[in-house]
Formats: sequence, C-alpha cells, structure tokens
Amino acid sequence: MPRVKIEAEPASLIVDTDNAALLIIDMQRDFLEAGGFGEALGNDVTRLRGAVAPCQAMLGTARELGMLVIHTREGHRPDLSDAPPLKLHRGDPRNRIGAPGPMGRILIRGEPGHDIVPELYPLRDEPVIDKPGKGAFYQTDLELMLRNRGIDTLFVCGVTTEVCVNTTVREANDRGFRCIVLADCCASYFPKFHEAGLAMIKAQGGIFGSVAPSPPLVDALAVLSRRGTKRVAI
Ligand code: C5J
Repeated sequence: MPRVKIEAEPASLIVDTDNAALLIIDMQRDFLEAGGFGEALGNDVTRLRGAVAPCQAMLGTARELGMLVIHTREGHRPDLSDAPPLKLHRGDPRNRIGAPGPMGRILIRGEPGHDIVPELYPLRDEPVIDKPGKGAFYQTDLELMLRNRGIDTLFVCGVTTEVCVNTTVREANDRGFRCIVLADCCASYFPKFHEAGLAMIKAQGGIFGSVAPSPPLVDALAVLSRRGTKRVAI
C-alpha cells in the first residue's frame, strides 16, 4: 500500500495515496489574469500568481504517480439560467457575470476567461467539474466521482483560499472526506484572508481539515513514484 507521512497542522497524518485525489480549484484565467471576474470585482489578480508554480509541481508529481486529478471551474451557462439573481446583480453593472470582457463574457462557460490557466491545463483524462457555486460539491457530480473511485482523502489546491477553497473543504468535511489543504498552492487577493482561511480549517483539532506545505509532499510522492508504486486505474 503506497503511503506517505505528512507533517500537517494540527497533526501529522499518514495517507494511502491510492485513496487520495488532487483537487485543483478554480485556477481559471478569470481569476488569475487581467480582464476577468477577479479584476472586475476590483482585485489585484497578480496576488494569485504565486500559487501557480507550487500547483504545477504538485500536479506534475500527482500525474507521475497516477493519482486521480480533478480540476474545477466556477462559471455559468451562457443564458445565465444557473446563476442566482443575487450573484448576477452584484457589483458594477459593466463588470458583472455575463458582461463582455477582454477574455470573453465574464465567468461564462466556453469563454476564454473561464478556462484554466495554461500552466495547469487539464489532461484529456482528468475530470473537470463545472460548478455554478463556490463549493465544488454544490450541484455537481464530484461526490459521485470520488465515491466511485474509493477516494477518502483530498489534497486541495486553488483559489481563493477563503472563498471556493474554504467552501469546498467544508462541504467535503461534512461528507466525510479528509482534506489536506496545501497552503502554498492556495492564494487570495487578500493575504490576511488567506491566512485566516487556513487558520479556520486547521483550528480546534482540524475542524474542517489539515493544512500542510506542498514541497515535502511533492518530494515524498516523487519517491513513491520512483519506487514504481503507481496507482492502478479503476
Ligand atoms: C471567488 C473563487 N472568489 N473561486 N471564487 O469568487 O474563490
């Protein structure tokens, strides 16, 4: 059984990597690049770029090991029928969801801005979950996919720490999935919210999950991979 020990907070953990998946949340051009949803809301999108290289390293080693990798994207149907009016009417009308922007209509499925950044682009066999909400379990088939593959542990990366990462981790925790949030693979437009988002997850004995840095995990997974303990696809 391929296992790794992770020095996480609030406590170290042993993970059987055959039962683990990498979940990369919303690393979309709309959040990370100029002209998208993140910028439309008045944010400095460059604050998110620091998470790209650590995510790339984690993604590379997960792929080497044959670990299940799932990507998510937040966004809506072109006719906006899946977007709650409350969400649609938020912010400056010129920059709302569905408004035209330099990367196409903001946060709309199929538009260039809605897609994942090139550095982390999914492979053909990696599921991509299109979600209308902040949480990746809300109105999606993510839970079904995880249960069908016997996954009980999620390594969580993505943006933003306090919004879609936190919401998803809370949803996962309520469904009985263990989450290990990789701190340097997540980011926020607000550094304080990033720190608070991680602190809330690991507080009170890990009330929503655990938090760990990615480099030691990447190294440990690379060792497993060199030993040839690749996951057998099901
Ligand atoms: C936000 C997200 N921040 N992916 N979405 O609206 O966190």
